[in-house]
Amino acid sequence: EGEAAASAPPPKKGRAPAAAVSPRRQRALNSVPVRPGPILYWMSRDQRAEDNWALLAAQDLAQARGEPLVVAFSLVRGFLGATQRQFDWMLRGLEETEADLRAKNIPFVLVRGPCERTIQSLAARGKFGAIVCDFAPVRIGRRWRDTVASNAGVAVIEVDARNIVPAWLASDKLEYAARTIRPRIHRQLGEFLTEFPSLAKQEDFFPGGWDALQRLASEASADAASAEGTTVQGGVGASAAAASAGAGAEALPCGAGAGIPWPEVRRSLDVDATVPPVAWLAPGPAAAMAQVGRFLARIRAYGKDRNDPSKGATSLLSPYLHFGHLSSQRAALLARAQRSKAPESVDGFIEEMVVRRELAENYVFYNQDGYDRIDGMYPQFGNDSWAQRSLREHASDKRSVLYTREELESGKTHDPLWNAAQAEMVHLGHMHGFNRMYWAKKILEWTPSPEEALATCIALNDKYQLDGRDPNGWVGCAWAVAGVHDNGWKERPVFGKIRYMNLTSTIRKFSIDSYVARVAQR
Ligand code: FO1
Repeated sequence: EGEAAASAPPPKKGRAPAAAVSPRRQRALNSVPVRPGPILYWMSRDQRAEDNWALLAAQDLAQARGEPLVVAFSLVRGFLGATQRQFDWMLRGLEETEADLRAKNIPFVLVRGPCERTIQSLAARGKFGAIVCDFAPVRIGRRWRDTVASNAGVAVIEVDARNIVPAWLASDKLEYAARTIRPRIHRQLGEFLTEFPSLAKQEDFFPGGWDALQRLASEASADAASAEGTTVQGGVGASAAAASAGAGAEALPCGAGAGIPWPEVRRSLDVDATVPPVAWLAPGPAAAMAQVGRFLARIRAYGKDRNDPSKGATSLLSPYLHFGHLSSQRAALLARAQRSKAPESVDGFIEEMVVRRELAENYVFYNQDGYDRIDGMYPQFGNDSWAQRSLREHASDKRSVLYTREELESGKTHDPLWNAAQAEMVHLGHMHGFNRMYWAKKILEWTPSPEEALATCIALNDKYQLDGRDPNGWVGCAWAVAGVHDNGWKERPVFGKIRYMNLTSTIRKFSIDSYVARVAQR
């Protein structure tokens, strides 16, 4: 891993580099030098134009070398089981991001197919000088980036635009708990929790303009489809280039000067439509900033009420953070500015949004093999931790009640709080943070084995939540079911030393009826 900018040869045309992005936030994923040619920002996780360190780094590089910048997003069919609910939300956000980029004269192209193929093909066909990508610790994200870095023959630079403290600097190893990563993060906030420069309006446009880009996007999608032996999903205005690229690749709604035909892209998706889009929370960077504003206006209540689902004191920012419609750094900067008004609440919010989320990133990044398997969750203890031993010892304990995945999914248990939490998730794509813990603990209690409990938690979470498929969600499940980042508690049946939660203590904290009513209102 190196400081990427250092390997770059001198610029083609002399223009003062803005160098807005710390080289410590960037790392080279291969040793290929940056060559003359346009710069490609491969947008994947951080789907916004402003407050995006990866995009800013790509713009820095382009400006320093006097080259144009292009942004590309690769739409991956059936990404990790995502349903219509999540794709719809994501595509509406991308539509806004395309317009934001266009206002800065920065072209956005949509390619379709597995990222490792589309991006590689786009980079080669467009003779790009470097690819800048954002950071993602999830296994498939690592595989995409590593494959592109190994095979594309072009410099690939990764920029952590998600975490305030870049994941590889927050810690160089798997951390044990919030208490071990917290001081490391706080120590580095002075360096990294800084104001963002705004994205500059671009002067140089990609050679050949929109038409050339449209052709490239079609060709790259067709290359990916032919490598897979499939036909690209699509159906808008057959492109000669795509047809000539072969393998039955058809018509690709990839966008050109007139923009991407988003409604057609949404219609052309081949996804699980049994989980419909939600209407109560609007996607996109503008809606994210509006939500930050609404939350900060009532931040005083956060410290006291955040664990009470009947109060609605939480931020509701998690879906925006998941799709990168919002930078946690922007939210932290705005919250910090209000600290004198409500110090406890602001500190509690920074703890949840920065320390806990960045701990989850650390967990997934440094435990690639085991983050979603109980027998792989504690590599630092040779996968023979107190939690794994305790769950094993209690594997054959009698469960007071057993539910199948289908019974759980349809919210038909004897527990009204659990059923309401499940309904909130199924219908709204959201679950209050406190109930997420209770919900997952009960799945451990009511299924035949911890392995099945974890699989059920992850499957339901990823299917219904707007913020599914995120390290934060997987680590939440691992915490509840297998004690990850927690301590051992008093031993009891089924749970062993894993922390237990029960309805009586929960009921005392808030009223189920008013929570159920809140869910029904939305
Ligand atoms: N990222 C992509 O680059 N392409 C996709 O098609 C895509 C779909 C998607 C659907 C649901 C979801 O929750 C996330 C999705 N993402 C997609 C973003 C994803 O979080 C990151 O790209 C990965 O973490 C890996 O980079």
